[in-house]
Amino acid sequence: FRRLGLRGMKQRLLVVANRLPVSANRRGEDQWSLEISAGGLVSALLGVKDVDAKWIGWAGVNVPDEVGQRALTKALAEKRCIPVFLDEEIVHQYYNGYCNNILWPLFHYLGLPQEDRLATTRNFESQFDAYKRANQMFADVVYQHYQEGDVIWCHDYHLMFLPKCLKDHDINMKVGWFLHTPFPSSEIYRTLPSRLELLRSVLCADLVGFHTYDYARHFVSACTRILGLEGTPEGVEDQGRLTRVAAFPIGIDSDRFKRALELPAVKRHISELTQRFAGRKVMLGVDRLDMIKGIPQKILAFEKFLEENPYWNDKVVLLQIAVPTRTDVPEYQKLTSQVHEIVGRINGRFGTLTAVPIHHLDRSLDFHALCALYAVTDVALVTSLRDGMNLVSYEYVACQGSKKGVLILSEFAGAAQSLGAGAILVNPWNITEVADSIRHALTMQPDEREKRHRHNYAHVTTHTAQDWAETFVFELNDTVAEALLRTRQ
Ligand code: ADQ
Repeated sequence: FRRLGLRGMKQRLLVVANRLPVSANRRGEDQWSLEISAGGLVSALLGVKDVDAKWIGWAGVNVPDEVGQRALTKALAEKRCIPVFLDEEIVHQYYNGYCNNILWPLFHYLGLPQEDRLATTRNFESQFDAYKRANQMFADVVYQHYQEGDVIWCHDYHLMFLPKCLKDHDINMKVGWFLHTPFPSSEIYRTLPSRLELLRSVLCADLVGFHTYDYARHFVSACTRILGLEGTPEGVEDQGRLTRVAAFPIGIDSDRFKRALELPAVKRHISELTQRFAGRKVMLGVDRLDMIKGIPQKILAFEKFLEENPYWNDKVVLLQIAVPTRTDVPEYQKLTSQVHEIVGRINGRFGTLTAVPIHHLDRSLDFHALCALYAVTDVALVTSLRDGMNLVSYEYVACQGSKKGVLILSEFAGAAQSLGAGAILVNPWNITEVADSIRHALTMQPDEREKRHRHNYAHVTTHTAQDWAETFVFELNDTVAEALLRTRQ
């Protein structure tokens, strides 16, 4: 069986995720320009040997006309991508509504929406309905492209209903589902009105994966407590059928970062930044501007540090890069103004005519600029309130080969379980503790920095994105093969 799978002939793989890894811009009635966004998942799959992978997902644009849809489908095919077309209404209800307003905050322990409870409860049914319809639309595209023996890898909280749709269509499909966010404690999860349907659907998959063992354990507890099923060391059993549940911690393509640091453009960036901040220690935050990333808490902790350590006032700078996301959602707009307000106040309070303590950028950086920043900074501050894994912490470590900077890392990020021995772990809600950790990081002796960095670097460079993807696909094949053997015995 193993030889028939990944390690033998080329395994066909259909990766199904809410978004395709491309941004599409319409240039004419039947003209599209496409740009591949090289995220972690893309690099992970590009690096997997002997796999013939195709992506299925939404291109992030509304294409109401057939001419546009046909042209986009054709252009995407060259990038091995297959689009799912979602109209504005369904995007509003499924993506903005159920995914981002209900599941995302709940899975990060922020609870279900509090304000305007009645409206939320009324909308809930229609949003969940749209969620199921959207998942069925993804499934319909999978059916069109599926060939016997294909592995179907479903990604994230957007597609929890997909395993059921797929298995209802063909019970022999090999289906895996992986969650990129935390899976919360079953006591949190059980507040979700559609808790039963979603759990039952996920259990239709053959293999269910999480970043950490804790998330996997929370999922199994939810199945035992809410559905009354039996949890085993292998996963969850329902009437003799086993769904395997396991931890598959994601990694990054560390070589891509190491190679980038050798490029002349990146070296130029590095020397500009080094000159620009000469004589000051530089601390770095890189996050999507999201409630879960704990940006206001981080900035307040930095303020406390400056308040308590006047010696450092003009000797340290915090560069906070925050990419705006979900900009049409009022809560995210509120967060942006809140962060601006705090940064302005602190810069007014501690700045001088020539320098300010916080540089805050509301935008994305290109890959080369990001690598240069990672390489020149002395300390990285990752203070997520909850985070499935957090790749920024890995990327920072990968770029610190020579400088050996210090990573301050939230204990509520999945990465704390892999980088815990090398990073300074903090509770991001405890501003005093974070402020103390900043002082510790800035004054850390070289031998301690070296030791901590060595630990982190060894982890990040050996547990790569490619290994993650390869292991998941391999285990999925293996799980299905074993189940087949069991039924034949
Ligand atoms: P995210 O919440 O997006 O991912 P993270 O894991 O940190 O969080 O990945 C962010 C990615 O975006 C990184 O590759 C980073 O380089 C990039 N990025 C962030 N800010 C940027 C900026 N200003 N400019 C350019 N690039 C920027 C979700 C989960 C995480 C989980 C990942 C992968 O929320 O917990 O680790 O998926 O499973």
